Amino acid sequence: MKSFFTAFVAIATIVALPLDARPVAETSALSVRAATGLDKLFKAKGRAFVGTASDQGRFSNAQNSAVTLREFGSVTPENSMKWDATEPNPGQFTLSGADALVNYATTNGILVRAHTLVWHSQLPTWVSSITDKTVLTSAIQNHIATVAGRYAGKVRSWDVVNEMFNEDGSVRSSVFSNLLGTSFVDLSFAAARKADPEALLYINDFNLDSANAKAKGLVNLVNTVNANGVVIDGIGTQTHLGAGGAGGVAAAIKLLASAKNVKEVAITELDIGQAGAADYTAVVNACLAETKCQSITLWGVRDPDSWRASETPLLFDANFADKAAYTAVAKVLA
Ligand code: 9MR
Repeated sequence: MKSFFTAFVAIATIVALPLDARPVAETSALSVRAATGLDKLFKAKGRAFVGTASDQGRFSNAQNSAVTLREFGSVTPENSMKWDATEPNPGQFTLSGADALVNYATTNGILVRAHTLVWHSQLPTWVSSITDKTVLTSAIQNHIATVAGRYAGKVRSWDVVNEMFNEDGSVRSSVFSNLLGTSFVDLSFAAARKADPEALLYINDFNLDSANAKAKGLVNLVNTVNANGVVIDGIGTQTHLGAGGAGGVAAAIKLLASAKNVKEVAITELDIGQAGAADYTAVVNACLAETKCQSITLWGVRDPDSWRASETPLLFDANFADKAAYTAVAKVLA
């Protein structure tokens, strides 16, 4: 209703204007939006999907769900698949939130970009306090077998390892790296491949927003892990940007896409402080410029539901109405 109304108002305004004053590009973006949605526009360019972060508390809101299904072709669980949510105690799996997300996607015919299996944060203390290599190895393998195994065949991709790098490109200290070195990466990807052979397996991180030391460290690790074949299918760049921070994204995406045997890169958690139209345009163009950049996931639908709500970083306002950033993205994709 809202989108029809917006398009109607735009058309009515245009009809009333003299020909040379008609905002042609603006109009076509709005008309395209009314007819299709961002995901379909991106797919028409041969890419995989545009998605959003979600979870039961979001998609059970009718307005959120309407925008999600109109604009997006994938959902990523914002919190429900993290270790603290899925296995709060050893061997005790609590998967109702994750099940709800996957059922929502399946029922509505959209994809799941699953997030995340091995991460130092939102990690229950029973894992972070493990001191024995063998115990930790089993904990990782059992966690991945159970969680990724449950949704096998239902998710397009998994963030297997999340945020394992420091800003200087070195490996972050965590229970995983402290006990197992980088071998935790190999064993986590092996466990994920076994649990869900069809899913594309990703390594994901933040602040990979230029060809910086962190991005180079990540590429070096992928080159090593993938030296003899495809272990890591994809590299995710979260892309949580500040206003004016999009300048290095194209170079970063090119660098990530150059990693050995990597099939895809993805923008996985996009939000931009103040949601400037120029910033969003630059990010989408950076993805379009690299064929391996197959998906763009926004980290939420409307501003008040964002983890950075005070920065109003998303494409839709509190009333789920399009912002200028939305029109900018639609224009680039149209
Ligand atoms: O958006 C998520 C927020 O609701 C959680 O409170 C937070 C807890 O760490 O995690 C947020 O999502 C993060 C994502 O899982 C990994 N990259 C950074 C995201 C923003 O913090």
